[in-house]
Amino acid sequence: MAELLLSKGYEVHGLVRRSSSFNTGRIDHIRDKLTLHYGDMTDPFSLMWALKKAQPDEIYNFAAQSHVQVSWDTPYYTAQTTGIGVLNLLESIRVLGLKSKIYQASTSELFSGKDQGPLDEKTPFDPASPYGSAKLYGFNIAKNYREAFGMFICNGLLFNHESVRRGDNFVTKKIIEGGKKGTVKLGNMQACRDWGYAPEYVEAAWRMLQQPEPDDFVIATGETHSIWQFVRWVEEITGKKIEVIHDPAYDRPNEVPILWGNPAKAEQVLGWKASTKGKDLATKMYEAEKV
Ligand code: G4F
Repeated sequence: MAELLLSKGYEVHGLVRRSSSFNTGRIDHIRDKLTLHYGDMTDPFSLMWALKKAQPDEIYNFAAQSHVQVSWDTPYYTAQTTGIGVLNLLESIRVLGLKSKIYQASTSELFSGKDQGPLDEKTPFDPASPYGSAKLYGFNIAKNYREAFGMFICNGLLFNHESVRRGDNFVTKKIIEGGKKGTVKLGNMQACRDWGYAPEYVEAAWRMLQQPEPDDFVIATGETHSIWQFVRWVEEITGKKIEVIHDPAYDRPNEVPILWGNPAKAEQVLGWKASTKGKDLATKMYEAEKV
């Protein structure tokens, strides 16, 4: 997101959580072009100070405890960061009287996966994890503030979006690594996901804030594939078999069996369409890993 905004000539500010080990590896290459503020979604004062200093025209809130399985181990923390964090941000903006446009990173994890899909903006929400429940609060409070206070807030219902920067404990990244090592330990292989390419998805987020009116959008490729299929693609790319070991440690207490999005509204209103999907996505991730 920061790269996209810089390429469009924006002055970009970011929030950094304090950690005793450095945690800015993914932005080190653009570090000198950014203004960073220490802060935390659970600390409204820090948000207010950062907002007061930055006086932003647009705010993109991707901050969250974003790992679905980890949300079962840290449900309270997930609720505070991923859910109440949105309230902290919106209320801080209101207290300061800012007129910023706001993008709220919502998610396909609002859906239960009981309805096979394709899922769109009108599909009922029924989250299946503490992460999904926290994100549902974020979605609702954003809509409440939009409707009550006339704030320009868009919820982007993004389906899974991957790139070389995907965290090491998410399934696509694990399988790419498995392709290099020849072996990988995984949980549920039957689950299906609608995987797109993250750089294209941040473009969709930006386009939402350029619309005359705020609205909510599903962002997806319109295709769904199983975890097995992703393994097969990586095998085809490397030309080598991957030994897949089922490790129950990666099975979730509750699973969203399938996510399959319908991005028709985004195509119609935003003029946005995913172009990287399926094996092309796996190839991009694998090739980028080799650099
Ligand atoms: O890669 P995942 O961990 O992504 P998940 O749970 O779909 O969530 C991601 O996408 C959401 C949008 O839909 C975001 F909101 C969220 O923040 C995150 O970015 O798991 C994908 C699937 C699941 O069904 C999981 O059970 O892969 C299955 N899986 C099988 N083995 C595994 C593994 N997932 C992980 N992380 N690790 C495994 O070993």
